Amino acid sequence: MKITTAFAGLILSAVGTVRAAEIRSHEVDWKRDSSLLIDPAAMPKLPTPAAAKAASNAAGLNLDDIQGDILIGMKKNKEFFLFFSITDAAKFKQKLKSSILPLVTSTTQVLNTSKQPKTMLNIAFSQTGLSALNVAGGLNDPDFSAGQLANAVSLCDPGSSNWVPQFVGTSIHGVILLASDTTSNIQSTLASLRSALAGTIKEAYSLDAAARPGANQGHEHFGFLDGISNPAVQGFQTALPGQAVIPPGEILVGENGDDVQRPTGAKDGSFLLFRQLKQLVPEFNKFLSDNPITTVPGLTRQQGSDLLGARMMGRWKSGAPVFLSPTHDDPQLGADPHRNNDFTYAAPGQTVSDSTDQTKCPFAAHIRKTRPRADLGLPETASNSHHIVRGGIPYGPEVSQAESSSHTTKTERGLAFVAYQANIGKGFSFLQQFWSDNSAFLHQKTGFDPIVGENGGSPRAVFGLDPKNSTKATTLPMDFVVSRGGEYFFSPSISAIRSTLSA
Ligand code: N7H
Repeated sequence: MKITTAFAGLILSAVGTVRAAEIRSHEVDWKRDSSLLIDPAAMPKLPTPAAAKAASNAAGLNLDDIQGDILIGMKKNKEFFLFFSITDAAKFKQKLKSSILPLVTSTTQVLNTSKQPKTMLNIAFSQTGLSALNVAGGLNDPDFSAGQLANAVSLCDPGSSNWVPQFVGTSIHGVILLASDTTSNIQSTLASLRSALAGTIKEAYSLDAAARPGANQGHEHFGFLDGISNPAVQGFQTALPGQAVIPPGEILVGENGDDVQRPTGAKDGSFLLFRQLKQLVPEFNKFLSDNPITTVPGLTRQQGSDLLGARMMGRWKSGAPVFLSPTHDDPQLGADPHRNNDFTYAAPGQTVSDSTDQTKCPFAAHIRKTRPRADLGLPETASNSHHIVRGGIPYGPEVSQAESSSHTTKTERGLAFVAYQANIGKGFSFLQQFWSDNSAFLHQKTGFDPIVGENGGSPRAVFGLDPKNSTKATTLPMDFVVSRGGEYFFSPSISAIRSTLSA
C-alpha cells in the first residue's frame, strides 16, 4: 500500500460517534425483520457480523467506513441506479452532508439484518463529478480519469452507437444506488432524496433493476445462476472451496495489495464500473437450438443445445461447472456452495492445467476467460491479480411469448453490470480487453469469450465448443450481449464523503 497526501484535503476522520448518531436517527422509525438482500442457497453466504468483525479487526479493515455495496456481491433484490449531474456544487455539498450522508449504508450495516435500513444507499462519483466538487489532485487511475467513453474502442465496443445517449460524453457526475426488498421502499427513499437534492442536481438517467422472479431468482436473463464465484476478500470473509482468496487491496484502494500511489483520503474507496449490458435472449436461445452439439453420444437435440450453452458459459444453468459435470447438468452440484466452485481446470494434485485439453471445459468459456485458475498456474494469489467483485443485477422484463416465438428481442433486458476493483486497468478493463476480447487468450486458437467478448461488432470465432473436436471454429453471428455503455465511478469511504466531499 502506498499513500500520498495529494487529493488535497481528503483526510480520514474517525467514523465514531457522529456516524452512530446519524444511523440511529435514520432508523428511529424503522426496524427490519427480514433482509433486503436475496440469498440463493448456491451463492456463498455473507459472513455473519461477528465473523466479519473478527476478520476485519485482524486485517485492519474498517467495515463501518466502507460503503455497503462494495463487498457483498450479486445479492440485491431490487435496485435503482440514479445517474446525475451536479448543477450547484456548493448546495450539493451541503445536502450531501445533511441529507445523503446519514443514509449511506456501510458494510457493517448490510451484514446485520436488524441494522439494515429500509433502503440501502450508496453513492459514487465520476472524475468529472470529483472535479465539479473541486476535489484537488487525482486518484491516479488513468481509466477513471479519462472516463468510460474514452475506452469504448479499446473495450472493443463498435464505437458508441449502441450506447445509452446519456453515457456518451462525460457529463454524468455521479450515481446513487438504492437497493431494497421492495420497490415501494426504494420509491419512498427516492422521493425524499429528490426533494432534498432539488436545485442541486439534474437527473441524467436512471435504470430500474430487479432479481428475476420465483425460481429464477439469482439467475440472469440467459437463465444461468450468477454470483457464485466472487473472490473472498481477506479481512471480510473466509473462502469456500475454489473461491479465490485475494488481498483487500485488489478491491479497496490504499489497502494491502494496491500497489499504486494513492491520495490519503482515497483509502477504503473502490472504483465502481457500471456498464449496461443488453442481452439478446431469444436470439441466444435460437442460436443454441440451431446448433446443438451432436458429437456426444446419447444426448437429445435439446440436451445438445443445453450443452452448447453450458460450454459457452463454463457452467450449466443450475450453476454446476462443466469442468466437474461435462455432459449433463447436475442441479445438486449447482446448488451446493461447498462444491459448485471447487475446481481449478487442472487434474487433481496438479498446479497447472493441460494446455491441450478442452474436453471438460473450453478455454474460451466465459468463466475460464475471466478467471483462468490453474491455466495461469497455482497458487492463484501468485499468478492472477485481476479479480473484481461483481455486484450487478438483471434489468428489464421476462421474455414474452411473442419474443420467444419470433426469436426477436422487442423490449430491452440485460445485466446492470457493476464491478468493484482498486484499479480499473487491472480489473474490469483488463478482463474485457486482454482476456474476453482477445482471441489468442488463453492460447493461440482459443477464440473470443462467447458471452461478453467483443470484436467491434464483427462476427466472432470460438474454438473448443465441441468437446470432440477442439480445433473446430464456431462462428457467432452476432453479439448476444450488447454494450449500452456506462461510466467509471469512485465509491469513496464514508469518512471521505464526510470530511472532503461534503460541506
Ligand atoms: Fe460474467 N451470465 O450470467 O451469463 N458471469 N457475465 N462477466 N463473470 C459469470 O461464477 C454474465 C461479465 C465474470 O470466478 C457467471 O458467478 C453475463 C463481464 C467473472 O470462475 C455467469 C454478463 C465480465 C466471473 C456470468 C457477464 C464478467 C463471471 C457464472 C453480461 C468482466 C467469475 C456464475 C451480460 C469483464 C468467474 C458465477 C470465476 C461469472 C454471466 C458479464 C466477469 C453465469 C450475462 C463484462 C470474473
